Amino acid sequence: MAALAVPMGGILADCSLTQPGTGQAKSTLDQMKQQGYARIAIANEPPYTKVNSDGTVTGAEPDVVAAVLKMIGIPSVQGVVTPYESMIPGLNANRWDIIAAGLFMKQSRCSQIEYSEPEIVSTESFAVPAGNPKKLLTVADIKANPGVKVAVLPGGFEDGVLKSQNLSPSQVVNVPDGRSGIEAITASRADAFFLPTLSLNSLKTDGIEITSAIKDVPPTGSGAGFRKSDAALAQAYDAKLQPFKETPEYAQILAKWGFSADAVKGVTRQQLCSNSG
Ligand code: 6CS
Repeated sequence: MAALAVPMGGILADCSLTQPGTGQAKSTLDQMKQQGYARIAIANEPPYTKVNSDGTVTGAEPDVVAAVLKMIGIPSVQGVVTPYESMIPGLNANRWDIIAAGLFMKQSRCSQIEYSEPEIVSTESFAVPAGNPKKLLTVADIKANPGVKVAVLPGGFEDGVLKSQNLSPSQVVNVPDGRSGIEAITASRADAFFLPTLSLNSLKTDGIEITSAIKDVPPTGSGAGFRKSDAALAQAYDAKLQPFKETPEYAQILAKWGFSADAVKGVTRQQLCSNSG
């Protein structure tokens, strides 16, 4: 699914925000139908989200979201690249209409936005120097070694896991993106980089090893994120998403990006929103 990425802060077409003749605010759904696209927040972290060199937006979550939005009358999406920690504040400030980034569900996020049912379920890993010299396989391994440093994206799901497991801040190295996380390992500024397994596989370079799925991290799952005030839109979206998840097209989108539709079966928003943090 190709769509256009708009640089953060980019100017999107300005459309009237009120119903003609009534002065009432247009619903987000009507606004998106009128302008012909939905503004989606993405991070450009393949395979969850990807901005191609020509500016088109793809990735597992944008492709699923775009397919479902078409079913409710919104023909395309425009991506706005933003850090994970800005996605919910930006949604609630109406800088975009939907979060379609693989923003994993957990209590604090589910209390602020209305998630669809899960679209992706995945795992977490560490990138480490080849040979994993410090034998870092779990968060507990990092916690047990106060001299070990772990790189994370500030405000990301992984950062929240470290905080919920009371890791000392002195062990945390904040990095702005995936490439910087890998560079922190190669420059020996961190002993591990904590990120989803498939994202690390996309970033892997010589001298770097990706661990198997970390066993002491809660299950990570994401869906489309809507404003709480757009609950009707979220319900209309879910009404199309749930049957779509049973189709070969959905399974093909996920498989194209390395995800498994089977991993999502039976997993609910309620379960994932019970993740602490
Ligand atoms: O939900 C999050 O915050 C995490 N999601 C992805 C797809 N990558 C890293 C980020 O921390």
